[in-house]
Amino acid sequence: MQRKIIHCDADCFFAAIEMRDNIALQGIPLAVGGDPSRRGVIATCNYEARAFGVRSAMASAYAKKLCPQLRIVPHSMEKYRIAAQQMRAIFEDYTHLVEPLSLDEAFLDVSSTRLCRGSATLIAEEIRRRVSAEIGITVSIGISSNKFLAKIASDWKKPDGLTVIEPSQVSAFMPNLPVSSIPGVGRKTLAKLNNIGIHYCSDINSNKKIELIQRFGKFGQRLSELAEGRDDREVQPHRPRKSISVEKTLDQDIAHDKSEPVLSELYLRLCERISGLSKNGLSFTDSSSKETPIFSSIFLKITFNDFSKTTVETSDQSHSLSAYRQLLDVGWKRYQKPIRLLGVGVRLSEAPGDIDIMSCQLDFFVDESVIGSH
Ligand code: TTP
Ligand code: MG
Repeated sequence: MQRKIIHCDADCFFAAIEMRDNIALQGIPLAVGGDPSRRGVIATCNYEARAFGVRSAMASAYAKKLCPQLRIVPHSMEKYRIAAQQMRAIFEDYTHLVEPLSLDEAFLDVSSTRLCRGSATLIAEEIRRRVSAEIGITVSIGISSNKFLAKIASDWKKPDGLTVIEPSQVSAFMPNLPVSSIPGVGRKTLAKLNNIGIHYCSDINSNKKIELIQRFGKFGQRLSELAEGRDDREVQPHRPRKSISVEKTLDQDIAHDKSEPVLSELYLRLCERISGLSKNGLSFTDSSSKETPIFSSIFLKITFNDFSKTTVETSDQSHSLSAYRQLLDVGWKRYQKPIRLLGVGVRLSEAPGDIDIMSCQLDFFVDESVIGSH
């Protein structure tokens, strides 16, 4: 049976909420983010600001250089959370197969929905009208026969767009798509693909498929499938959380031997987040030992003063401050420069309780994984 998958993504979500609530912020370049003088970072910006080249995750000070009249406001997370819940409630009116990807993004499988005469396009139009009327922001929607194509489609006419990719259009549409549009292809993977002559999906011919599988294994196989628009993944209503992490951009770059207080602070914040989430019903403990959290690994990331980044991960699950300290030493040795940002986190095992803690040994990864999910 042909599936009907919708991908819904709010337009400049945090900024849209701020504009909704303050008319003075409408029609001017606006960003939500941290203070430029305190080395803040842009979380997102409206489309007026994007015209100047301002982007998410950019240093606020740099964003101000690109667009001196940029207005930067602090985030109000509680409001975003409420809007995200309202959007979720609207989606649930059409199907229970809703898979949230982030606060403002979700997949819906409406294959079996009878509402709106079973038309995914009518459902999408209704969702767009309701989000605008009930929440006061716009969303862009993509519709297709699988998750990958639906997500590509939602990006097509952003902001405030609706795009359908029909099965009959896929073979004409996919070849011209740059491989950088494929989820999981980040900067490093893209460089590797470009190196072997792959820029567009059409470059992945049968010879290249073999090369991809040899070089990237399972991920290479998956890339070949996605490049042809094939994706069998189901919409999963309860997507398991993969990791919990906290990070901090420091007010000033610090030397490695001055990093202990920051590391301790981050470690405490991480412990608080884990215990906060477990109070909300997430279980992190092994059934045989109520005290032992079940993490598949712990990791630490560093951004250095020249913006080079590294992540160190170990399958040792002791999740102690000293374990993070060891990771920090390993990561720092790779570049040996002053530190700009530090982050610590745990990855959750897929099936809590299944892992054999005793058999896990210390296992440092070489560098930031190109295809790992963060
Ligand atoms: P996105 O959906 O990636 O971005 P967006 O909704 O702001 O813009 P678009 O119109 O392109 O969809 O992320 C949703 C929210 O998540 C965004 O409003 C702010 C937050 N966010 C960050 O805090 N940091 C980031 O680096 C990114 C990408 C998003
Ligand atoms: Mg969005």
